[in-house]
Amino acid sequence: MSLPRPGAARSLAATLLMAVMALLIQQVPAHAGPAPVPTTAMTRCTHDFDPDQATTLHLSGGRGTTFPRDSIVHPGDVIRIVPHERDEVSTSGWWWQPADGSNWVTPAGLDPRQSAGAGYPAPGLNKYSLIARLAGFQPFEVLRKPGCRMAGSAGTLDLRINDAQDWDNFGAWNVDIQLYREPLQDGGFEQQSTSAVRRPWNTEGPDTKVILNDVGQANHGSKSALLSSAGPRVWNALTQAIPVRPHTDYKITGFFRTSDNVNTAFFGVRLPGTWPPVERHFGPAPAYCPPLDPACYSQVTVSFNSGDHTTVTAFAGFWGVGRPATLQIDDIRVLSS
Ligand SMILES: [Ca+2]
Ligand SMILES: [Ca+2]
Repeated sequence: MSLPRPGAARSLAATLLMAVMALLIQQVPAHAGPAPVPTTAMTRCTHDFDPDQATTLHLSGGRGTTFPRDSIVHPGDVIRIVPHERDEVSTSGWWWQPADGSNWVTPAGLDPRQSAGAGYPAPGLNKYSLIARLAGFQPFEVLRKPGCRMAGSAGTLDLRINDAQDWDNFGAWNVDIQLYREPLQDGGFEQQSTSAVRRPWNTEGPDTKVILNDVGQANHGSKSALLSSAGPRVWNALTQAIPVRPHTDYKITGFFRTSDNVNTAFFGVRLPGTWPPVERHFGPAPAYCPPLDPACYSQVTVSFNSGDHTTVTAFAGFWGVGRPATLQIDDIRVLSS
């Protein structure tokens, strides 16, 4: 066997080196880190930034489990479900039987596909596939709908094998879960069902606070919050306690309009044990409106860092000015890095 020419050897070495480099690059896990600027839960998920919560669920026999265990998923939260695609479950096994391989399935389920019948957890979906139920969605096959999904209503994620009889299964599937929280709930007031201000919002101060259901009065949607003062120089506000990750950069933003005598409005967050709040003083708002724009709001944004805290309190309110005055609020959002 003849030795390769020196030039050929060099090019072989270079090719090998490049192959090794390519392999190394592929094996570097997707970069996780905080978003460079505070952004939405969906953007954080699609760019693989740090989640609020990450875990690996172990589905013994593919049997059902729920996530999260200690809380719920809220509307606007974004979740990504990533099964370990090579994990296998036996759908009718007994531990003393040598597995013959015919009844082992990955989270993709049967191949070729076979629709599950009545009596299965998700009739119509592939038999023995990993199925998910998440608030606001029909049950779905996880591997057919990968990516980031936003919860439409409150609840938990339920994961299980699409097997009518799962007690006789063995083996296990592992499933990685990443949860990106939408910290503030119902910032647009669209989930408020009556004119009274209800959860998740709280109120401060003695004066009238109502939810208006009027498209022409809202910044977006049909609802907005209206704080009215008859004149007394007292504080009135809406507040909401929101979960945060410690030492993380956030941004709270909202849309406001006031009667033109209000220069006493404040918007921001209170950090426990810290005074004054991280806030912006504003009013009247907006500074200018086109004459024929009835729903003209101005946006106010405040940046903050959560420090050591896991909860902060968002607030928007104003001090009475001695005469009748109003503050109207819509589309509060909290963005996270
Ligand atoms: Ca079974
Ligand atoms: Ca609204």
